[in-house]
Amino acid sequence: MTRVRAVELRLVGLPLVRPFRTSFGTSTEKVCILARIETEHAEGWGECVADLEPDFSSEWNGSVWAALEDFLVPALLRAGDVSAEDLDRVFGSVRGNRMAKATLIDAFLDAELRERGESLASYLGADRDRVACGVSIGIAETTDMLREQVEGYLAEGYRRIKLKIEPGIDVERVAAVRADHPDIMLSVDANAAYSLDDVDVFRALDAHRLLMVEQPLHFEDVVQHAALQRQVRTDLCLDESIRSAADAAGAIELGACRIVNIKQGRVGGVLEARRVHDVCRDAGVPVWCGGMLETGIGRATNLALAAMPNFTLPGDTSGSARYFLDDITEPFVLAPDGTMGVPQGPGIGVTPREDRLEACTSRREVCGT
Ligand code: NPG
Repeated sequence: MTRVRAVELRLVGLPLVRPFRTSFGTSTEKVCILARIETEHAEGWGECVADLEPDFSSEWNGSVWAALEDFLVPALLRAGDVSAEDLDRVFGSVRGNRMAKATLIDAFLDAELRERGESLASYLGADRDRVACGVSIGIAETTDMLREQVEGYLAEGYRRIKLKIEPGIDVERVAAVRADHPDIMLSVDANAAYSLDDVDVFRALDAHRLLMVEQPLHFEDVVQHAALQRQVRTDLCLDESIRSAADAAGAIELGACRIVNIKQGRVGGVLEARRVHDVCRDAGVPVWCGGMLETGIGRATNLALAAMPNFTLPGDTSGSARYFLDDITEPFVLAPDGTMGVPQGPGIGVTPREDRLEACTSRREVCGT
């Protein structure tokens, strides 16, 4: 148990090495909120997965900053001696706002673990010190440009290729990549861009032996996903629709997916992510670690999670160079065999480099003493 003395919030921005286009928009810059929590004996870091606009989820940097400043940080500063497991209760009067809560829960847990010298991976029960990595490729301008990117990432060692798709830019692209690489682990992610009227697209994708089709339908739906899963052979995976362990249990029960993407920030932090992992494990549903273009802070957190036993599929845990010329932490490097080391130091095992942090910060606020 420890008391939070102060919380420092920063808005940081880093240019992406190449624009990232999905069915909901194009990003050229990673802009996110970082929290640094100071407790009695340690400090800890958390990265928020929200983005510039409420496009992937209803939360965005503006709403997260407000939720933190107006409600969550004051609640934490008032809470007295607490442990990370108490924070759901501390934040209990605030509904939703999971990405905002995750930022503080992860930062507090990081501080708690640093204080006792335990790594996040060990705390979560990780059973590996390296994890297999995949890469997510944005919608390319042309099929040939996509094929070239796939070639490049495979040469770097990535173990699974995920293609972003949208209506009209789907089957032909998948067919081209599959023809080039008959045996790779290949998946697609629609980010909720289709409807049940598009079932023929998914039937056509069945021919290409995809590892999964991720979030084809509405971002809050499970019932229609269950209907789609009954009509296609390929495993469906849910991302946006899963906001909690309860959501995962319901989706599995309904037959809406056979695989779950766990993004700790989307579900309210690593503690809820562990509960999602456990629900899926108990139901025999494999999970993998999603990514949201995180800087080294969020990446370290994701790698620890991805080392848990039921994370049996390669995650969107790519090397820092896939996103940034110069990360804010020491860069994470993909080994030629397509794996990455899980940080073993106390907490998340990394901290921002002071000069990079200052250079990337556009807004800063300290709450508490
Ligand atoms: O490698 O971090 C990564 C990107 C993986 O495709 C990826 N993320 O829909 O899963 C997604 C997508 C995303 C990125 C969503 C940023 C929202 C923001």
